[in-house]
Amino acid sequence: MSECETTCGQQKIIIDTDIGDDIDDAFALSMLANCSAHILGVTTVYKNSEERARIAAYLLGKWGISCPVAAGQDYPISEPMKVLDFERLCSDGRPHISQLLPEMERTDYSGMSAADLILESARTYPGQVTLLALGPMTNLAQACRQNPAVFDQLGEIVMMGGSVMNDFAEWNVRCDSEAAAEVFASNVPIRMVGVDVTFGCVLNGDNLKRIQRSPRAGAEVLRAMTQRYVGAYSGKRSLVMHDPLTAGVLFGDFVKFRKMKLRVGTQGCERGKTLPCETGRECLVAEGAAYDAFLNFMTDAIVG
Ligand SMILES: [Ca+2]
Repeated sequence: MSECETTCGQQKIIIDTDIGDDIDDAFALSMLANCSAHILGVTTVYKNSEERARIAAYLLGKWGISCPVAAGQDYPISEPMKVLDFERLCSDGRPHISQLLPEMERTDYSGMSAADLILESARTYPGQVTLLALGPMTNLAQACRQNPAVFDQLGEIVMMGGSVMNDFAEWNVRCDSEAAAEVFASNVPIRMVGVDVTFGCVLNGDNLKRIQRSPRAGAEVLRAMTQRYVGAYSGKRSLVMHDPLTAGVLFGDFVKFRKMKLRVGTQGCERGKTLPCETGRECLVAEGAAYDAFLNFMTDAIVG
């Protein structure tokens, strides 16, 4: 069967991810690899996008998915990279990515730039591409700067990030507030799944056991990455599925949205916050989620 015959009618998506720190990006990719979606490409972002691209390409390969994986921007648009105390540094000063397992180190990825991959997809399928933004939005802003008219041909941005129910600067927006502000200034419709909603989506119990017992090759990699993540935090961090829940909105009514006008704060104590504002841009903002139904869906997809 040709690629078109197998993918026509499926949602066309690009996944922009900071896979390799928190574990939820790896769960999102694993779920998406097993959903009815045409993955046009994966772009990686933040700190060491090459190592993240190797992780993504390796994991997708184990799930039997072949698509371009492009390394994108390492540095935020205007603020310095935040290097954390425990991070090991490369000779060029960028951190290594903690979930790069030895077997992933030589995995190839596309030589294309992340911005070009995003723009080429928007140009090829105008109005039809969903960009799933699962990390800081630097690659999106780069693509928007490179060609705003083509960027606006994206069908939708579904982003994990922001927060509206409390006064909090969520990580993805905080790490590159200028980039988020530029994306909010584009004309692409945005659905925002904020941390105030995703924080309640915790993988545990029977669903976690089912994934841990799965003999599938992709599940085995996911397990090894999860072990490293849990070990790095001495087992003190829950497996919060921020990114999978965000990706899940493409496959069911797991998340309830309402219209809101928002702006992204870039100055002083507003920096990194998504702030309700009458003159802001209209978004659909998550206000609640059916966590159990979603976690069952995700587990079924991964376990197969
Ligand atoms: Ca992420």
